[in-house]
Amino acid sequence: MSSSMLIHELAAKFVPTQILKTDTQTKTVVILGAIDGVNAIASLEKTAFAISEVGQATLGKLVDSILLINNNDVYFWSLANLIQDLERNPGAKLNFIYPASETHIRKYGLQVHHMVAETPELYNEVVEPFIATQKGDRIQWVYNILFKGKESESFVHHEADPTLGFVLLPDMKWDRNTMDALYLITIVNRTDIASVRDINGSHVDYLQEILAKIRHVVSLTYPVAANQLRLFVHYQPSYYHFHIHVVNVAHPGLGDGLNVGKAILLDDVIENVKLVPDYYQRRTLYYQLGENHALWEKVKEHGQK
Ligand code: M7G
Repeated sequence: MSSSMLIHELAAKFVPTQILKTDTQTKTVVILGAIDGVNAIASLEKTAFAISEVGQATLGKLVDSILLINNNDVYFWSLANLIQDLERNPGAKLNFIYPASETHIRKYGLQVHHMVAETPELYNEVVEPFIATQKGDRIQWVYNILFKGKESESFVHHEADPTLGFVLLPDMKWDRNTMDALYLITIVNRTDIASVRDINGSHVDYLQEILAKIRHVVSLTYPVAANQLRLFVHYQPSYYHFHIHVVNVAHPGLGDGLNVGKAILLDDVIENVKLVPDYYQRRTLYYQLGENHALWEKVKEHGQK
């Protein structure tokens, strides 16, 4: 069955059981449900306005009914129904995770966050052993992209060299239409860097070349200048295979992914290891961690407050 037919089938069979999260700012809802009795997660995100349409169309082409709420002096406020079409101006982005693991369900659920101070000792004793348990099925999607041709029709750039190469492609968060929300992901071919903790002075040239290539290719491919890209890594990332987030600086933010306490500019990483080659092996790293994250209990047991 084609992937397109499959997603229709998933949508038809999805039986909702619980709202995991709603966000009025990002206009998203994440719903836990079941498909054929197996856990699945559906997330819906309302899309942004297509600026070209809004600038040219008369209001009659944008909305098809209006309900006045009230008015006062020169002020009128109302509700309206948007006219949308799937090709040029879709109303929402719909994602599924199926089958959804317990880790997925915990990741997408509402949760309390804490700031963690991760000393090198905490990293060595707790975090590194945890990372070692996260490399199998959890990153199958990464290996599918790198080694099995999955999503290859969408690659923006691909270099095959096993050590220096990488793939640059649209992130699954992006609707591929809204340029202000441009969101790409770069996944490196090498498998020996799990996170920023593994970066050291020997990686400076390697990272600088990747950054230069990303900036060049993205600015040729999309109407976004090289200096309008925010290039960063997450610590802690959800997936422990080195990848770089490539996001339009105009992106208003999505969940906590752009927050201080999670995102680290790759230019800062490079500068730090240029000055101190073992910077990321020696220093305490501060970051936010949700209580649902499997690492939180382990970090707490180690005495973290
Ligand atoms: P992260 O920092 O490990 O996790 O980034 P988080 O941002 O989800 O906390 C992983 C990035 O990869 C995220 O931006 C995801 O949206 C993106 N991503 C995850 N998956 C499973 C896929 C996928 O299958 N395809 C693509 N293109 N992007 C994905």
